[in-house]
Amino acid sequence: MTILSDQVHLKPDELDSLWMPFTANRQFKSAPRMLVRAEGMYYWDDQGRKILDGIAGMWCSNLGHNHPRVVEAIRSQAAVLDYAPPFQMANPLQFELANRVRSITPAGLNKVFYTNSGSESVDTALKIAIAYHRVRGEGSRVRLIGRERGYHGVGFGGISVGGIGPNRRMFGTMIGGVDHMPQTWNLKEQAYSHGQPAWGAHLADELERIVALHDASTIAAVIVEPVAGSAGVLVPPEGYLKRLREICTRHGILLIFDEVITGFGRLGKAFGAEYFGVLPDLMTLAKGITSGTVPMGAVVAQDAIYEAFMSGPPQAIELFHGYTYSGHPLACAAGIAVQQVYQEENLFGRAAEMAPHFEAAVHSLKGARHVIDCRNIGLMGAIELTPRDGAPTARAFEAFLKCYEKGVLIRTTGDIIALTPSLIVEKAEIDRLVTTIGEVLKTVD
Ligand code: PXG
Repeated sequence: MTILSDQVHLKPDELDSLWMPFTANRQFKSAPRMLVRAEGMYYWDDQGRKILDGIAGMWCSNLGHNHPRVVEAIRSQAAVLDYAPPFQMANPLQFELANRVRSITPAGLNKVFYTNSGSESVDTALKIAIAYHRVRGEGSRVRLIGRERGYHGVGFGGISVGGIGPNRRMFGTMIGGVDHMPQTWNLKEQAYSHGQPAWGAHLADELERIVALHDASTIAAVIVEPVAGSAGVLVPPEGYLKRLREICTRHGILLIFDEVITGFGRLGKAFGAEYFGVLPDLMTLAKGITSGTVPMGAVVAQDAIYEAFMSGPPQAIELFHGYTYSGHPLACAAGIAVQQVYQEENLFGRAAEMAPHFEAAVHSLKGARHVIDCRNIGLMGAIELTPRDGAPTARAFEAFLKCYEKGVLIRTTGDIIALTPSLIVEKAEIDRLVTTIGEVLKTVD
């Protein structure tokens, strides 16, 4: 078996040794879906089937797959510098990529700290927030506030501030001192919203209630996704994020935007912060930073946060945190090429231009069988189904399997279908995604 072959056929006992993440292992191993090649908007599986990728890999391949510029950048970098230690040493690509990222982040967000994933970015941002207050003499600010239905990866920090029940319930007490704001989606008030729902800004005021309960002097940071992705594209109500910002500012609490999904053009702007016109203190990034090609994440901090750490003796390490692979040369090379292509091909602008067509397509499923809501923003869309009686998630999962049979890759979370195509998607491909979902829903009980 060659790992480069299109015709990889594994026997059942060869599937045994892998424990797959967030996967129904037994179901998968009984009928594997094996992707072996990709290009642009398409995957190919080991049966030779060509599959339209409706979810940019997993919200990450913003450039589409196997962009030749990025392939070449990774290939040539591998032959020049395979690895360099990131502690007390550096490689020049780290600075070049940081400068490129900084050039598209909102005002003041200028300091880039590298990680290898969204989960690590979240844990890094939470640690920076707590440490920031401490170095400024406010060591009592240790509490962290997340939100119900928030997804912030799977580290202990991320699941603690995260608000997705199944991701938390098996894992003990997690970290202490965490509270959650209510989630913002409400079927009765917001169903079939186009873009931001008009109802719900007042839900931000729940943060005031939490501050009153614990006292601001104990709270380090609030973390939210500008648009909740994993929970099924929960678009923030108009004015909601601005209100969160105001409350955080009033109480000296840092606001962290988890932009792992919303970063790098997903909403038709570089970041959600820019799209919504709300400036966070820290941003967590991953996925689109390298368009998913080489694992990488980052935290971007306001200058003032970085400066607060630069106060001890100059030879002292300021932040006792980092990863063996922080700013890995291959990831940086990929990231630089990806950022160049985003810019040269104006892909964020292209996403913005494509968003109205995507919106109309997603909402064309209103009235389709089982559908109780369609919602969208930028190139993020969700179609929510009524759960099957006594078997939540089964209906959407069956739709996922049937779409795959028809050569279309979607993602489901609970009974919600998520669509989040690469920024290079064509109108005809968007149409095919929703047409296929509509046809499949007719055949799913
Ligand atoms: N924050 C956010 C907002 C995310 O969406 C992470 C952190 C964690 O990133 P890593 O790289 O550690 O996985 C994510 C990841 C889904 C899905 O089904 C979404 C993610 C991951 C897996 C599945 O919607 N987002």
